[in-house]
Amino acid sequence: MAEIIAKMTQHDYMEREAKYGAHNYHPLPVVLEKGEGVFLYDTDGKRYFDFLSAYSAVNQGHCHPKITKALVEQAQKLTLTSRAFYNDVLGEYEEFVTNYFGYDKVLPMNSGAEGDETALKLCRKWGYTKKGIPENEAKIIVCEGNFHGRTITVISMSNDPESYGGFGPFTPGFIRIPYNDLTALENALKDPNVAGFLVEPIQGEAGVFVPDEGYLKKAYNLCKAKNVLFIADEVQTGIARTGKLIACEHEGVRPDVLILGKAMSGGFYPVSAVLADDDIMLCIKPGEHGSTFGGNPLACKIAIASLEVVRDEKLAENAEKMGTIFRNELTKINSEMIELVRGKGLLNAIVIRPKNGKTAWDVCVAMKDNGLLAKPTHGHIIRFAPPLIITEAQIHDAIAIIKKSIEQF
Ligand code: IF1
Repeated sequence: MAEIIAKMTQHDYMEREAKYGAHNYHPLPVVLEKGEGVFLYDTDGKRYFDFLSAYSAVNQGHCHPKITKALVEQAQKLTLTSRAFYNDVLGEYEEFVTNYFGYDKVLPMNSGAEGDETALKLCRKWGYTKKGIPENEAKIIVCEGNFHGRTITVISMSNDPESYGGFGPFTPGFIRIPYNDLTALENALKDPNVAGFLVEPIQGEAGVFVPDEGYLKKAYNLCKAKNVLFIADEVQTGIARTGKLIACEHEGVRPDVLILGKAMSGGFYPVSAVLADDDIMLCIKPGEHGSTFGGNPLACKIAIASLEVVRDEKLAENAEKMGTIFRNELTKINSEMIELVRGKGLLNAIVIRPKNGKTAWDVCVAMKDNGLLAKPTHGHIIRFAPPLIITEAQIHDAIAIIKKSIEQF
């Protein structure tokens, strides 16, 4: 008698994770098993619009065939040599990506946090060897409300208790100023030991906080006047998400150090990168920094394909166009729960005014039931970030779901 194995319910999947997995997340109660383009499918075959894109790592759409092809081909040849030896792919990637973003050199890493850590080390090294800051005295200016990752030095820059609470002691050498405040930056720059200013062009986790027009350009100029590196964390805002290849482009700012991650690989593989010109990048000498998987052949081929998709499918232009339509349609939803709508390109958010005890989480659960996945950040803000391949028709379908979900409260 063949044993009948009961199909696992979504609850079974969640229970199993709770039993064997660390409880470091509180996911929305949905179990996904397939992704294609802008859609995700749960274990019961229900289809959802993905309006998170894995926090903007799947800009190219789920399981993009061109990236899959690149992954499969390289995976059958050579996946990892370590940097102890050369290989035939790393140089091809380095040439491609430095030309693509317009910098002399790239330092390949894996996670976004490693990208930020690398940029911090590079900035300090430049401060000592090029700016003449006394050893161990380098300071880096950061912004309140920042999110740059989860490692101990990165959370040492954070003022969010959820990020740093209970993880001390912290790495010294950071000056924190209010975001979008040029006077505060000008004052902090009076310290001769400042080596760099690390900033997100739009603060994603803070709830898609878009700074005033001109803030980035003026901040850049203030840094240049004081021989301080302008370091842009474009891990979330980069790779066409805000309607330009990198968000700094909206203001014609070319960061001295550019940090990329997430959609560098279209969601296929952890790929991050730090880009800078020779006078900065060559401050790190052989043996002074690295990682086992950094720049491995598999990652490189995936990243080349992922960036080719962004260019060939004109995803920045589409993000700009679809984002404008999306925000216009959102503002038409007549609900007192929507306090405000903000964003750039396809990185948008609504600030939810709780109603009858219903919060952003309840709206996200309702949207899930209606076929759209998004997640609240900081309790009352819902971020909307679909893959950049989304069409106008799909935008309108998604708006209908958001409208229906909000109006039911
Ligand atoms: C989580 C959100 C959080 C980032 C920026 C570096 C990193 C991130 C601007 C680090 C990562 C992720 C991490 C993930 C949730 C998500 C996130 F803002 F995108 F929504 F947390 F704030 N710089 N952001 O946004 O990159 O090491 O993760 O590859 O930690 O819960 P990573």
